[in-house]
Parts: sequence; structure tokens; C-alpha cells
Amino acid sequence: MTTLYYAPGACSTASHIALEESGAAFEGKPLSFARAEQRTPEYLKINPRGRVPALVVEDGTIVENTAILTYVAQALSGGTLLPQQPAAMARAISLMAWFSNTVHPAFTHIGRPERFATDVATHANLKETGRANFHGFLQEIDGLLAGKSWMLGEQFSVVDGYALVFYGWGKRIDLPVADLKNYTAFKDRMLARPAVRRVLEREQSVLLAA
Ligand SMILES: N[C@@H](CCC(=O)N[C@@H](CS)C(=O)NCC(=O)O)C(=O)O
Repeated sequence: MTTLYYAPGACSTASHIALEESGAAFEGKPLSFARAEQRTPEYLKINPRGRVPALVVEDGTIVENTAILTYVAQALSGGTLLPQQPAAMARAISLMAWFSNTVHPAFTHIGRPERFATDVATHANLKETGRANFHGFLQEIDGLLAGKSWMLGEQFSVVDGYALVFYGWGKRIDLPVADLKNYTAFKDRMLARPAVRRVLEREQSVLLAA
């Protein structure tokens, strides 16, 4: 059985959407950050880093969204959720890597400044800088979506669920996401997909709130 460990509203929503879109059977195991369930001895056996997502498959455990999304596309969706032409696939992985190594950490500066500096006097500035950087990245994603239905153009892919996560985070911290016209139209296209809606309802996503 394929098992996904996730936390509602976290970056793991990207992997959750990919699995639901793949049509593969899987068991979802939600963890509560409020109860610190990502740091229980049981979960640390799954992912010793204490982070979600983690995907357990018959060959072992896979962590990191970029790896899980690539696995889901290649192994569980019959190759339909990523382009198979090598350069196009590399560009898709490039976007996922940028989401993971740049866009996501900007947001982490806002919520967890203590992970970046021990001097509490700097935390307000880290939060402010993280917020400005994160907003700038949302604007960059809005630009990347110009004239496209999905992040890769006309092909829906596992990259799209990942892009949707950041729109939701922007909404959660009251950034003016509605002003991002391409990104907002993309969000609406995502919400019209039955598999995406099932995941967002299961996670009680902020994206479904008015
Ligand atoms: N680069 C990792 C990031 C994983 C990560 O930081 N996940 C966050 C949720 S968005 C987490 O588990 N946080 C729990 C914690 O920091 O204690 C990925 O994309 O999978």
C-alpha cells in the first residue's frame, strides 16, 4: 500500500494533489503540527527530519516534494503527470527545485525566523524580508503563468499542485493575491478539478474559504 504522511495546509498538499490526480490507491495519514505529531518517535522512524511529506511505497520511503512528485508522475500516473521529453522534464524539475529551495524557504522565514538567526532582535526583520521576498516570488509565478493554462503550458502536471500551495499561503498571510490575475485564474482552474477539490476539502483548505 502507498501511504502519504501529510499535514493539512502544509507543502505536503502538493504531493497529496499529485496522488489524488494520479488515480492510484493510497492511504493518507494526516499529522497535526499543533500537536507536534511530526516529532513523535513513531513519525521520526518514517522521516528522521520530522518533516512532511513522506511517501511510503513498497520500495521504501521517499521524502521531499520534488522527489515524491517525480515518483508519482513516473511510477503511478503512467507518465501522464510530467512531460517525458528530456528537456521538458528537466524544466519541470527545475521549477519544482526552485519552489523547494527558494520560494518555500522565503515563507519559512516569516513563520520560523528562529531557524535562521538565534538573535531574537533580528527576527522582525527576517519576517519582514521573508514576506517581501515571498510576495516577489508569487509575482514571478504570476508572470510565468502569463498566456498559459498550467505551469508547463497546456499540459497539467504535478508542478501545478505545488504552485497552488504558495497561492494558498499568500492568502493565509493576507498578501494581495487577488491582484495576481494569471495566478488567480490558475487557482480557479485548479479548484474546478475534482481531484484537487477532494484534497482541499479533506485538508479544509483556506483556498475554499470566501
Ligand atoms: N523541502 C521539503 C520541505 C519539507 C518541509 O519543510 N515541510 C514542512 C511543512 S511545509 C514541515 O514538515 N514542517 C514541520 C516542522 O518544521 O516542524 C519538501 O519540499 O518536502
